[in-house]
Amino acid sequence: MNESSKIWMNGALVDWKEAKVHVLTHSLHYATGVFEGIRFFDTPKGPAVFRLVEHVTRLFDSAKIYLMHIPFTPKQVREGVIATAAASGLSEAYIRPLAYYDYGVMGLNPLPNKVSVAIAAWSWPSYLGKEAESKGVRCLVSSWRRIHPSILPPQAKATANYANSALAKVEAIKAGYDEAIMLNMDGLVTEATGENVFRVKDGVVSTPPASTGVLRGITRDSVITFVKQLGLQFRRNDFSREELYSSDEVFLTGTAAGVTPVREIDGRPIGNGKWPVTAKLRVIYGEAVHGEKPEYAHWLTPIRGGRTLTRRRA
Ligand code: PPE
Repeated sequence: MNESSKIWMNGALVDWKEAKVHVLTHSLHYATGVFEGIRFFDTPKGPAVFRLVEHVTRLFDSAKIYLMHIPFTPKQVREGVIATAAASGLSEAYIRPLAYYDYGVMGLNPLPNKVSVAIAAWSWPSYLGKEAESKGVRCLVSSWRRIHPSILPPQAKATANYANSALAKVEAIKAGYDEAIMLNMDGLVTEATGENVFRVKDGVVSTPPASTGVLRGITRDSVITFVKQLGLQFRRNDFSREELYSSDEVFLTGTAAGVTPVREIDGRPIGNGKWPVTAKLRVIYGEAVHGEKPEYAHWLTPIRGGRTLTRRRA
């Protein structure tokens, strides 16, 4: 990975190499952590974090679902994100806040343990491979079903969900694909291992509703806004595997992946290889995150003037 210089741990910036946990850290054993993926981008006014408030709100919502008490306020975490971004010295990077049950008491009940928060920032320009953005990715429909909300809540961005994602991802990679798309227990399309899924058919853009068991992606929300701005028809509706195959366009959205076209699913080429709607949405997304769209300026938080909490590391 592309190391940067500092990591925010419980209120203080520590050296990257010093940001360590004990091997008996509770969340390492039982996947009881919640996290976020955020990006900051270069803009004409300097580096700025995209949709910071929404990401930090989702982190606290994820924690609430798990009855996890984060010992910082959302404002402190937002300031931590800004301080970490500023300390990285980078103009664009990925930011990973993580709240986890720390070292203390083993066993299935996480609650006796202290909750720690870490925030790291590093350069992560090509999440799905260097050619993904221009050429599109090849996806496999996974034999692993997406976690059902009665098993693990997909709305919580919890580390546990990613065991399911990792199984599907490894299956896809071993089969020679770039990414996996998962169905739910009813056979409906849900999401990819770390991205939401959209399809375009006969000019209508659609994405599965949250009720299918998908994470309510913040990039998904941004893209829905762009679709409406373009005057395109949009529906939040269920679709099946075969409808995915017969789409004119399919694309993935996520903080790490951005807006990435899908060129093939299970050996079937998607559309005619042109994907004009995806291309337009990619342009608008690129402009919005880079501060080139005044109507979306409120989604950007400048990182200049980032300050660290005065609290000492616990
Ligand atoms: N679904 C899943 C399962 C998911 O993990 C993500 C983000 C999304 C949808 C899109 O959400 P949003 O980023 O708010 O648009 N995946 C994060 C983790 C990636 C990773 O490999 O780690 C991300 O993109 O940051």
